[in-house]
Parts: sequence; C-alpha cells; structure tokens
Amino acid sequence: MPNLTPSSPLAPTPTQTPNNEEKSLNELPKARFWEAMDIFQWEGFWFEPNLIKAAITFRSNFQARDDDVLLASTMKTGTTWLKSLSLCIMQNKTHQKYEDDILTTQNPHFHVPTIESMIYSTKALQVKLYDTSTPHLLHTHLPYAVLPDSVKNSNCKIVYIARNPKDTLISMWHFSNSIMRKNQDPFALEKAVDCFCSGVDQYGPFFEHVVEYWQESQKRPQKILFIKYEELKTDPKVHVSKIAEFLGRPFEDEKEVDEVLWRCSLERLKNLDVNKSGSVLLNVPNTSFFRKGEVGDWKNYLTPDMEEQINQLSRVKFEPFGLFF
Ligand code: PAP
Repeated sequence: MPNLTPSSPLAPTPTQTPNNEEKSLNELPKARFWEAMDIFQWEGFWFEPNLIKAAITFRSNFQARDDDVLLASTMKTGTTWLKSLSLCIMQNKTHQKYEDDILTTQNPHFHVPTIESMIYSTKALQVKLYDTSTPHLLHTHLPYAVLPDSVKNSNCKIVYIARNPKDTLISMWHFSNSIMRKNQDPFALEKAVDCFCSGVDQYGPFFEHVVEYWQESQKRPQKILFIKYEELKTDPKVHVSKIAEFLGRPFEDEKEVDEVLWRCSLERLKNLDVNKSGSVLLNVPNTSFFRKGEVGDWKNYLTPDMEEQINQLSRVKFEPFGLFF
C-alpha cells in the first residue's frame, strides 16, 4: 500500500459524519490518482476533496482589493521561484541586510501561501485571507474559471507562470514520488504519463489550465501577465523586469535586478537553512520544492513514445491558441 498518511495534503482527511457538502462531493466524478488516492472532478478539473472545499469557501468569501496580487500556476511550473521573486519585488527592499531578507526567515510558501492549501499549513500564517484592510500577495493553483468574481472583476493583478509540459510532468513525478511513495519504488513513469495526458491529475487537465490563463492574458494584458519558466531561465533580467513593471514596482537600476535574481536563485534558496529542513505544509518537506530547475530534464526520463504522446497533445491543445513551448 502507498505510504499515504491521512494528514497528507495529497490524501483525503477522514470525516466522521458526512454533511451536505461532503454528500455532494461524493456525487462528483471520482478517479483514483496514482493508484493511491481518490480525486474528484469539479468544474472540469481534478482535485483532492479538501481542496475543493477550500476552493468553494475562497470563491464565496474572498473580496479582492485593486492592489492585491494573485500569483497563479498549475503544479511544478515554477511557483516557488515566482513567489520568491514577487516577494522581493513587492517588498522593494532589496538593499536590506542579509539578515533582514525575508527569504531567509521562512520558506517562500509560508510568506506567499497557496490559498486552497492554507488548510495544510503547519505554522500560523501571517496572511489573513478575508481581511481586506491591507493588500495581499497570494498564490493559487486553481484554474481561472473558478477564481472569485471579485478577483476577475477588480483591478487586482494576476501573474501566471507556465512551464513546458514535459518538464512539468517530470518535476511532478519526482515530487509526488517523494511525498506519496517515500519508501517504495517510484510510480511507473508510463502510468504517470497516462495520468498527465488523460488530465486525471492533480489540478489537471494541465493543458486546459494553461490555456485558460493564456487566453485571459491575451484578452486582458493589463490584468494578467503570462510568463514562461523557460523564458525566465534563459533571459531572467528581461522577464523579472517585466514582472516588476507589471506589478507597478519597476526596478531602479540593473544592480537591483541582479540582486533580486541572486536572492531568488535556486542554488541560494536551496541552501538557506529555512529550506534545508522542516515543512510549512503538512508532510511536504521544504526541501521537496527545490530540485534541478533545468530546462529539458525530461530528456533524461521520457522515451520517444512518451515524448510523442505529449508533443501530440501540445500540438492539439496549445498550438491552435498560438502557445508554443
Ligand atoms: P509547487 O507547484 O509544488 O509549488 P514549483 O515551485 O512550481 O512547485 O515547481 C518546482 C520546480 O521549480 C522544481 O523543478 P525541477 O523538479 O524540474 O527541478 C524546482 O527545482 C524548481 N525551482 C524551485 N525553485 C526555483 C528557483 N528559485 N529557480 C528556478 N527553479 C526553481
């Protein structure tokens, strides 16, 4: 049996008496994810049940301010990096001393929580989701369609980070193996590819998630900035400056850009004490957010058939929208 504890963020929490919400959850289409846990299809996407409940609460209660910033992504596309960069940009305190650097005090997922995963926080978060007295910097993995109306209709800004599907899948495979199959062999890659391609995946289908935000960013470029992990890797100064300008906090000079990029570099974050141990999310070690961070690592894992399976989907799902990776 997979080593899933009931308190894992990737595992459903047992409930004693089903209430109406849980009964209606049970009416949703259900599938087995990685032969380990049940996920449910809600609003066209697949989630573990606790995340659906959290998303419903968020959608019904959140009041966005015009100066809020919402980061968005599907899983393993560069969220940790984007959270770190945005924290530095929004704080605009890059000249602070090393010991005052917010990234040295806690893992980025503590400072910029993923809204629907806040239920799994191991620490008392400083972010008060439903308090509108100050602006928020938040993140979500939720698809665009289920965001609260106030997020869509206010002037709050959204930055979405996307990554090429093959590296996303390989990153997800490593991450999920480390969380869900700690003392077991890795889940068969062929099966993981099938889950990914069929869309029956955490926050899947991947392609639809990306396309929704892409289309919205095309319609409303002032509202949604769509960035690609690969662009950030190959031309970091240009793209981090674009994020800063979009957020209304342009860098003053090149030194500042270099400083932010250095502070948020994978090598540096990986080696900070706060990220080398502990966990800010139940059963998710902070170390699991930092691996290789390379473009093209999929070549070390995918067979030509798997590659073609994913390329074929990209051609059908992305290219008609002018989206290429
Ligand atoms: P999440 O969805 O669980 O939040 P996310 O941060 O989106 O994870 O993705 C993790 C990937 O980003 C890892 O990629 P890899 O598995 O291919 O190595 C991780 O290494 C990479 N990553 C994390 N921090 C950074 C960073 N500062 N710069 C570049 N890549 C990073």
